[in-house]
Amino acid sequence: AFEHILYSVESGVALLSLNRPKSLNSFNESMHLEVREAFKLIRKDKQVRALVITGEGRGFCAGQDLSDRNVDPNAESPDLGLSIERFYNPLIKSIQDLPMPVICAVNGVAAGAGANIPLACDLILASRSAKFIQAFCKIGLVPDSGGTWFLPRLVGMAKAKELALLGDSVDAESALAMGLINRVTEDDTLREEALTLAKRLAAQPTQGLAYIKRALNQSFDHGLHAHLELERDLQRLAGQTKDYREGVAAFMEKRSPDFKGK
Ligand code: T3D
Repeated sequence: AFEHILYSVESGVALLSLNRPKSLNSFNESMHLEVREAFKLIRKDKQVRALVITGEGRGFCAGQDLSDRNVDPNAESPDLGLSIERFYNPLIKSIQDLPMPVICAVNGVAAGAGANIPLACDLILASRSAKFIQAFCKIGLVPDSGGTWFLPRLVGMAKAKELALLGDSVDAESALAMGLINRVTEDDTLREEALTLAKRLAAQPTQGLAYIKRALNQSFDHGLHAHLELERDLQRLAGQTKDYREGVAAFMEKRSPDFKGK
């Protein structure tokens, strides 16, 4: 059983909820390790075809637990690079590399790494009262967890610089308007809407969706020619799935498809 997260699976959807509400679900090492453990379960469990990440309490995640950092002037500087290498970078890679859709349901304030973890997910829903804060600049740090990579791609360089250099709070409606997130929901329906969307995705051709995710995630790293080759390779693989056959057969027979995710 987990202490710092909640984890459950229902109707093909895994729900991972950060559960340190007293410190707005900020990350300590134990929570990182539990999240890592949950990702292992997700990858092993053949039932799971979509993931929802959210948080307990009034916040989504306030980034690193700052009470774990000794900033006494006489103490040696902590090696934050090590923390990024051991914990935050692997988490971002796990989300991006998970071969199924990941929905982030941002249920309240999302600050520091907590504002960037959602950006690594495939779809972002936020409750009306959610806020996104690139809090790093306020304590002399650099946006991590992919923030300086995702932000310019999502909102353009001008906005990215404004968000990262000023660290102002962005409300959910503004985040939607600038293309940072996908949808805004009422506070009390966020989780339900995220789970409904995840169940819909979990009933789709999961392997096909994994290839779509891979193609889009790699698109910024390639020129057009290289990317056309990747699309060719992925289409070759997609054409070998059972769900592709089922999709075409169902279309021709004018019935609903029954996808197995393989
Ligand atoms: O160190 C490394 O490994 C490097 C990696 C860094 C990654 C990062 O994420 S760095 C950025 C760290 N995060 C922040 O700088 C955000 C700090 N938090 C805030 O600015 C504010 O708490 C919020 C804007 C997120 C929310 O403000 P508000 O007014 O709604 O709530 P609050 O009263 O500030 O917080 C509520 C409680 O949560 C409070 O505790 P208390 O007084 O009730 O006992 C507060 O101390 C605690 N809390 C909030 N954020 C953190 C935290 N405790 C520890 N670490 C936090 N990050």
